[in-house]
Amino acid sequence: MEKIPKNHPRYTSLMTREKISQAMKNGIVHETGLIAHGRGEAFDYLLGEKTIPQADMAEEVAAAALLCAKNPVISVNGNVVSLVAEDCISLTESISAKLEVNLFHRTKKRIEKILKELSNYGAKNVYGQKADAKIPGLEHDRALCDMEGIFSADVVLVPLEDGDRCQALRNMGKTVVAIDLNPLSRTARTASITIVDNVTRAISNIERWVNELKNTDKNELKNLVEKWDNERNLSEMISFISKRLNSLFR
Ligand code: PTJ
Repeated sequence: MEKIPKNHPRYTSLMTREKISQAMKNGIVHETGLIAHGRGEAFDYLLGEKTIPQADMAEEVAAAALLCAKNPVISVNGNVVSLVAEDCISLTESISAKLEVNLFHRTKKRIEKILKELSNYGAKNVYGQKADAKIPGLEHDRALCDMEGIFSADVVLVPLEDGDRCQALRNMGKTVVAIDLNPLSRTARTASITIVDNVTRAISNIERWVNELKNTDKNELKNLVEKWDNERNLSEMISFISKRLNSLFR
């Protein structure tokens, strides 16, 4: 690891880059994952690198959807495991969800490395290796999933998704919770609940909401999810960014 002084004004961001770059060298992150991370960083910069109230609202509704789910699954890829493996494992434990590895750039070697990494962090029974089912309508390897995992899930949490799998999962009738810092992406626009926040903050924020809502009446939680207007939240996100940019240079 490169030595980054703790008092560097961009310490957190540089350490996150270090983490992801190291994970690429270890074969967990795909090289294009670094480009995806850069795009995410740019949008996070526009948001002020913090969870804005609209994102926190989406995180609350995501927690409600996960608490109401019969078979919730958290789908992880290289970037997510390199940045927030522990947070994802902790969230699966607090909502009794399944964890499944699902990769765009799928190779046997990467799947094994990611499973090993998750197991080093204490994950048990991670799905994704069997790949005994296919999401209909997708040509690429993200279609490959486990029958007992993503294929039969009712609610799927997909941090760092690509838009066509998100649409294909919606076509299967699933509730899709996406985490994507880009509010303009196809993923953001096709998910049922889009969280425009950094995955490094979003997973633990969802878990905080899970703990806050776990004793709430199920009908009240269902009502929260049914009332959710994703398009409106996205448009408020975009308006937040544009107001922030205008105010910075007045
Ligand atoms: O590990 P694999 O093989 O599944 O490959 C994963 C990547 C990330 C390469 C693949 O899913 C990909 O190409 O993703 P995209 O289409 O570039 O989309 C990534 C989206 O995630 C972009 O819209 C980014 O803004 C967003 N993003 C990147 N980093 C973060 C993020 N969103 C939240 N938190 C982040 N840290």
